[in-house]
Amino acid sequence: MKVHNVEMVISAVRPNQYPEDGYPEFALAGRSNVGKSSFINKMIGRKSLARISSKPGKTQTLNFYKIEEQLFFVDVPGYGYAKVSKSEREAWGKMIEEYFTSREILKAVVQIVDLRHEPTDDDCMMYDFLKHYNIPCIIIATKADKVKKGKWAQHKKVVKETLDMDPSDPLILFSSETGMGFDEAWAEIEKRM
Ligand SMILES: Nc1nc2c(ncn2[C@@H]2O[C@H](COP(=O)(O)OP(=O)(O)OP(=O)(O)O)[C@@H](O)[C@H]2O)c(=O)[nH]1
Ligand SMILES: [Mg+2]
Repeated sequence: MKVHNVEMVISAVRPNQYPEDGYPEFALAGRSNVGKSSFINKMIGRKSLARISSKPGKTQTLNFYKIEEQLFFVDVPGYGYAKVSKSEREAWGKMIEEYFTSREILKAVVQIVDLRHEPTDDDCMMYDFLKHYNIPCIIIATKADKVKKGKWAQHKKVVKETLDMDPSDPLILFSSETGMGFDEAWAEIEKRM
């Protein structure tokens, strides 16, 4: 999809703040600092609409981006950031669980992992959570530009095996730097719209 129109509609923390447009929604999930906001920016062709930071914990709320009056990308705060308090972590868990498990127009969760490293325990927990609730998922292994081409297949295998991925779930190598995986990611999203 070629994106011309993007609007940041709302930063929500509660269900009564979610937009009511009824367009299909695609939410991001992933470790803090893994590249979720960068993924959105790349997909919509904007350098910095979704806020990016080298410091983890940048995204704190559910940020709804309306794309071409056709769909929403929902940027979600990352998990696994050590410097958050127990109460903040609980609030995060409640917000995510509420949204992921009750939102009917959520068509898929785009789970982002780092191609360079073996998925973390938190990554595995998130994936298991999505499978448990039968939430369709698209796995994106990003930062592929940081891995030598000759190692891509090996790293992909580690992601697949560590998450113990359902063979029917797509796993796409991606880079927000080079645009690798862009077409494939859009194809998976458009298929589910
Ligand atoms: N080399 C490279 N760097 C990337 C890529 N994607 C993201 N980054 C960098 O990783 C850092 C974190 O990116 P964000 O997009 O802010 O990460 P996030 O997952 O949204 O982080 P939180 O909002 O804190 O959960 C930034 O410094 C990005 O420039 C990529 O594909 N390749
Ligand atoms: Mg972010």
